[in-house]
Formats: sequence, structure tokens, C-alpha cells
Amino acid sequence: MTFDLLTIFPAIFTSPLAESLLKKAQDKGLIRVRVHNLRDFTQDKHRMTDDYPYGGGAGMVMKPEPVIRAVEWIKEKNPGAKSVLLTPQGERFHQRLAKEMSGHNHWILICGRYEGLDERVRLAVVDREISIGDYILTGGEVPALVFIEALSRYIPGVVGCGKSVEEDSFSQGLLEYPQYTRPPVFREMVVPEVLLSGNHAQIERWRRRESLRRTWQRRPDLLEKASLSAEDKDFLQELKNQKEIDGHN
Ligand code: JBZ
Repeated sequence: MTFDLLTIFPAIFTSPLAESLLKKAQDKGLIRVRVHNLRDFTQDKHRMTDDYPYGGGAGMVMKPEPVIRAVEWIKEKNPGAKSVLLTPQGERFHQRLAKEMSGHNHWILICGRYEGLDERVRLAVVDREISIGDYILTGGEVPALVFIEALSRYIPGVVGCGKSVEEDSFSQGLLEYPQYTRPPVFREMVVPEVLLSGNHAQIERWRRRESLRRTWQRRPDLLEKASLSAEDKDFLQELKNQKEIDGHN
């Protein structure tokens, strides 16, 4: 899978791409990430990527020409590439979208800055618009990294142990159960005995229940969509009954 990043701050990507999962994925040739400086696609002597907004108002707007020239240059050389604009006005990104978009193997990611991009960029070259969530950010660079990491995890070989992609929290639709490692007692806090028992059936049952408990406590909205067995539903009913008795969790 190839990602072509368009940004006026290419250095933002240096460390995130040079560590851990994304570094290994690149080293194995499973993903290729190219960072392009939008300034290199300007044609004026000051290499300007922004300008004042027509109609007035605070802040600057990204000029259309450098972005459009960059996207068209990449698309000419790579006819299969699709472009994504990271923008607060985009479709909300989530796991299902990550999985679906991982089915396409070349993405051009347009990272906006300032108050936004000239509208004609959208009209001329943008195929999709994505937002990673409702919080205020200053640019599309961090959202672009989120996008790259989330899609990369669906490429076979990127995530170490093959099964853990779909096993991870969101894919299952429930939050993760609590994890423990050595030592067995730390500051008088003990590891649940069942985890030391070696009884794998009991361990699986405990983990499932703790996942259900956490999800019910912290993200009850997720329970609506999760696929639940009869035993899961019984356990959740127990939690709810318990709460009515205790008056708390
Ligand atoms: C995003 C102007 O550049 C921005 C600013 C905020 C922002 C993005 C790009 S993408 N927020 C999001 O994914 O929510």
C-alpha cells in the first residue's frame, strides 16, 4: 500500500514513520510512505502556499494551485491513486471505514493547515473527505498519521501476531479485559488468581466477563452492536441487577 502525503510541514512525519509498527511495515516493503512538501509545488519566488481569504476575515487560506498541481502530478504517474482530504467537515473515521479503505492500495493524503483550503481543491482533485473526530486540531498531519496506521494494520504481515488485528478491542466490538504481567503482587495489589491457574477455559470466561463489565461501565453504547451470546446476556443482566442492589458500579 502506498501513501503519498502532501503537507507544508514534512518534518512532522519523521519520527512517527521511523518507529515501531510503521517503520517495520516500511522495512518489510508492506507499505510505502512518501512525504511531499507542498512548497515544492509552488511557482512564485516566495514559494507561498497560503493567501488572504476573499471576503475578508481572520486567518489564511491554502492556495489551490500547489495542492492541485501536487495531486495531479501523483495521479498522472499513479492512475489508481485516490485522494483524501483530512478535514473537520469529512466523514467520521472509524474502524469499519479503515477496513473498507484498506481495500484500496494507493492513497494521497492532503493535510490542510490554516483556516482551510480553497474550495476549488475539493472540486478539482479530492475523492474522499475524512475527519478523525470532533476536537479542534491545527492541521491534517496528525489525522493523516491516524489514517495510515489504521489502514496499515489490515495489511497481512504488518501486525506481529496474525490473529490480533481482529481480536483487538474495537474489531470485537467490546473493550479489552484487564491485562497483568509479573510480579504477582505489586504494592499489595494482586493479580486475579484465575490468571495464574493455568485453566484456559476459566481464563477465557473471566476475560470475556471483564470485557463485558468494562464495556457496560465505560461504553454501554458499544453493547448495542456487539454480538453477544446467551451467556453474555445473562452476565450483563447480573451486572444490572447488582447495580440496582448496590446503587453504584
Ligand atoms: C481534522 C486546516 O487543517 C485542519 C484543521 C483541523 C482538522 C483537520 C485539518 S483534519 N481536523 C479532523 O480529522 O478532525
